[in-house]
Amino acid sequence: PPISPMAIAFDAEKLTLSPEGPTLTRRMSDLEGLFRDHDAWSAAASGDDPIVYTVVSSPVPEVERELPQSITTIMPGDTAGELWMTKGHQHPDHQGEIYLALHGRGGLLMFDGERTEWLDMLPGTIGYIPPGWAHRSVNTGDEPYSFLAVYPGGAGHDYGWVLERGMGSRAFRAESGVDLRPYAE
Ligand code: M6P
Ligand code: ZN
Repeated sequence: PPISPMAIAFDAEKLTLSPEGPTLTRRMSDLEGLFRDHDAWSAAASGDDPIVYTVVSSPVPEVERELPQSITTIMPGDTAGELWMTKGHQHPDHQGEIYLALHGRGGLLMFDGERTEWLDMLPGTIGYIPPGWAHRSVNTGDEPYSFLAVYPGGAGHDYGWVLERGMGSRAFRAESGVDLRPYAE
C-alpha cells in the first residue's frame, strides 16, 4: 500500500532518523574485490573484520515512485593506504541521486564508464549524481563521515557494474587529504 505523508525527525547531532527503517552494516568482509590490495583486505576481513560503514534508512520503502532517504556513516580508516569507502554502485535504469554531507570530511567519486569525477564533500555540500554515473563515497578524514542520500525508490543497486569496470580512480590517504590514482595502478 502507498504510504501517507509523514514527518521524519532528523537529529542533527546524533544523525538519526525517527521513525527509522532498516539499518545496514557493512564490515570489511562485505567488501571483497574492491580494495586494490587484496592481501591487506583479506587480512583485515579475516582478522577483526571492522565495521566500515552503516546505512540507516527512513521508513519510505525502496519501491518505484517513492523517494526514500538514508544516512550513511563511513568510519575513518584505510586498507594499505586506500581510504575506507562504500561498495559503490550504478543504478540499472540510470536515475540520478542527491547526497548532502552532514559531518566529517569525505569525497564523492563518480564514474560513467569513461570519465571520473571527484567532489569534496564537507558538511553542507550537496553532491549531485547525474543519470548514468556510478557512485562511491569515501571518508577522507579522521572522524566518521556522514551524508544524507535521497534517491528514486526504484533506482536499485548494481554492484556488479563496479566490480566489472571499477570506478576510474582510487582514493588513497595523503598528507593533503586524498591522493587520487588511476584504478589500474
Ligand atoms: C547511500 C545511498 C544508498 C546506498 C548507500 C551505501 O546511502 O546511495 O542507496 O546503499 O549509500 O552505498 P553502497 O550501496 O554502494 O554500499
Ligand atoms: Zn545510488
